Amino acid sequence: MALRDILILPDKRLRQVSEPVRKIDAGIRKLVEDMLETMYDAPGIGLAAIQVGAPKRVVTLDLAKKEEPKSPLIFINPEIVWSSQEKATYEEGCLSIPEYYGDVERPAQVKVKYLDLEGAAKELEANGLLATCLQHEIDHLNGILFIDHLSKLKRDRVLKKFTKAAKRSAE
Ligand code: K1U
Ligand code: ZN
Repeated sequence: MALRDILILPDKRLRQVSEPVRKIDAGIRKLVEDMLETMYDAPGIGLAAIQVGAPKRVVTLDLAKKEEPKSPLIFINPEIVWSSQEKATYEEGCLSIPEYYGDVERPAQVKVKYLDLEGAAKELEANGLLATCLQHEIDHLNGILFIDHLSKLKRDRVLKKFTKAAKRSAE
């Protein structure tokens, strides 16, 4: 296993649309292992492959609390096949936008179809934080960041702050 660097706003790769996984081979299994290690190390409760620079439709999640055993979830080619009319608001964070949080309203329940690491087709109905995280990570696969769900004023402020920081660290 290896830690991979997490891309930080305004890295343009975060805006890429990720490619579906055609074959779950050794490269994909290694990517998943590295994503889990990187997610736990950050620490985070989710990670999309593009956040470590791999434009593949792969997501890892683990919503277990600190004192609970690890409970990793792996989603290959996840797709939302149903969303509720009911909405829920959560304060979201993103490992690619460190130390910035914002309230995002999304469908409260979703049904997601995906492949597991063995290539078996699965469906999961989610609510609460799991539904929010799945939507946040599937957004990443489509080049969408949670700040895109905020007002233009808030988004522009964050973008400006992170662009300045990136310029300073390149000097
Ligand atoms: O996609 C990411 O950048 C991961 C992100 C997932 C997420 C969090 C909250 C709402 C929606 C999606 C994070 O994991 S941010 C870090 C975080 O929330 C957290 C870290 C440690 C313990 C508990 C939460
Ligand atoms: Zn994120």
